[in-house]
Amino acid sequence: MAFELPTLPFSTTALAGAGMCQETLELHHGKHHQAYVTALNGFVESKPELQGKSLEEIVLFANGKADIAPVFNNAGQHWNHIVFWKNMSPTGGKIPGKLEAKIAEDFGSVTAFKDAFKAAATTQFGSGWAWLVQGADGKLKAVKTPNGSNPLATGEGKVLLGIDVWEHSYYLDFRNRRPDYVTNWLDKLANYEYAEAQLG
Ligand code: MN3
Repeated sequence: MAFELPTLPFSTTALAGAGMCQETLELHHGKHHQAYVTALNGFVESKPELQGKSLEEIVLFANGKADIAPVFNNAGQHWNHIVFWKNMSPTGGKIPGKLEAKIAEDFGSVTAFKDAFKAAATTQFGSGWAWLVQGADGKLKAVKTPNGSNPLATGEGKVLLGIDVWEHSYYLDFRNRRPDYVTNWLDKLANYEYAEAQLG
């Protein structure tokens, strides 16, 4: 069965007041994410070794194989964006108690968590992602990955939150100011209830 573009969990105008305008969402979801899905489906159609595999299985299968790097890139980006849409909310920015306690335990404070996440997001050179993950040791940490990669591929842990720092994610709203986009995202857009629900 072909992979499909998921429906956004909010309207394309719902995040405008929180710093992500309708045009950003329409282009990012309807054009960029759709293009990854279309490309991935093309690869699956032409490569029997990919058929019958789940999205996660394709990401892991293609990981590190230079000859099918485009498969990894597009499957990774489909996986990453599925997470990204769930990671935002028109009423985001509020950290519920259980997650706040875990953040305080592992980072020292909410401020220290945000600083670590911002550092990961702003030092990712070029396109990529920053993530809040729970590692195999149970501890939360902020990590970054380039281009279409993700913690599923790197084995760095279970994803609680992921922010897209490709320029298409913020250029209309924040121009070249990636640090401002990341700060706003953490304070107003991040769906910490979703993140808390992923805690192991
Ligand atoms: Mn994107």
